[in-house]
Amino acid sequence: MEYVVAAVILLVVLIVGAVGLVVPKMRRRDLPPPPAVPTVPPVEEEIPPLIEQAAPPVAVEEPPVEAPPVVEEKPLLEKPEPSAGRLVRLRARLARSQSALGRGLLNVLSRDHLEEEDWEEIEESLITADVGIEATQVIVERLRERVRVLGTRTVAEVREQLVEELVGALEPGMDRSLRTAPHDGRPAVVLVVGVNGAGKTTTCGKIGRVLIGDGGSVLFGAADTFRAAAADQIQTWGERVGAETVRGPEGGDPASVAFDAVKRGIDTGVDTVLIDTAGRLQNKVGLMDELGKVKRVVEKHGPVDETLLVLDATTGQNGLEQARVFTEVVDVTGVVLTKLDGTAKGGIVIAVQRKLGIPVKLVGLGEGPDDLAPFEPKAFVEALVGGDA
Ligand SMILES: Nc1nc2c(ncn2[C@@H]2O[C@H](COP(=O)(O)OP(=O)(O)OP(=O)(O)O)[C@@H](O)[C@H]2O)c(=O)[nH]1
Ligand SMILES: [Mg+2]
Repeated sequence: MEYVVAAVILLVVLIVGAVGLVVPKMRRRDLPPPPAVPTVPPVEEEIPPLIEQAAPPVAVEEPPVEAPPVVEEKPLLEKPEPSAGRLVRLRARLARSQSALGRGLLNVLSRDHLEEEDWEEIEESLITADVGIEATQVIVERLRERVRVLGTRTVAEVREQLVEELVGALEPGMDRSLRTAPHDGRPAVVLVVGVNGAGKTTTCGKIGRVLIGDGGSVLFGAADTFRAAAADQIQTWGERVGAETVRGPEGGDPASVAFDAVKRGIDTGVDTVLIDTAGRLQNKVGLMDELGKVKRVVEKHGPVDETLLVLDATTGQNGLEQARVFTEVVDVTGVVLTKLDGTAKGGIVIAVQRKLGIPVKLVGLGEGPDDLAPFEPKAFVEALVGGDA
């Protein structure tokens, strides 16, 4: 009996044990799907953010940042005015600042009887206008003679005589053309020289614009290598009109920059190479060495076509003395008289030509990019004297 009870208990224990093993397995069989599903969605969720992050910088943010400068640079290229018609503005500017000379002279000249002191007054007005003593004496002498011969005079007659004498003193027959046209399969070469601050770089830039405005092409040579700013200055002028600038290292050899500029001009086939130089005038020997070398080296490519001496009209007779040194160092072919706007005394044009014996070819009438005009004696004198033409 005891054996039978023990066997029953053992059987019960076995059955319970078997059930305990089978039920958990069945539960696990129900669970497998859930763990498999959650592992996939996290992967899918992580991918989209990566794509979203990569996309905006490329497609949306970057192009707007890079695009505007490219679009803005092109309109910055300016189209300079052609040179024709600039004298109209020259007249207006000179008339504004200089008509006092004309008015004073006409007043005196129109008096019924001209006494000795009237003539002295006329002389004074001309000298004050920077015409120079020598030229003034010649002009007054001729006027006295004409007035004596003519007898009675009207203001219009007197004005006409004065204009004629001043134009005559400017030697209207002088050749004032600029040799800027290419020839013999190479560009014309223009050297721009002058004392510190006379307006060389500005004038170089303005001439470039005149030539481009008239349909030509130019290249600038930044042969003022003493300051990097000097090269930057001319390069800025060039960039505004799409002209190339050849420059060298700061403190480098100006002659080698000038040489490279002409070479580049030949290679690229431009019409004119304009070379800006430094203006320090420590001593004549130094200047002669530097400018002489620039000219010699450039002439390995062919002759320099035009050497323009830039002169500040406001420096008057003193400036003239300094300028003369340049004419002894290089073969100056033309004068550019700058700063004739404002307070300049226009009579300096007469003194410059008389003293240097070189034609004034261009006049600077302001700091604006197109404030440069070809010099024409008659139009200039008309503006200087003022009143009706
Ligand atoms: N009012 C007026 N100012 C001018 C004229 N030409 C040049 N200038 C001014 O004169 C100053 C000197 O001009 P630059 O062209 O730098 O003179 P620069 O001879 O090259 O001077 P350096 O290189 O220092 O020897 C500048 O402020 C110009 O704007 C002009 O015709 N009228
Ligand atoms: Mg300069």
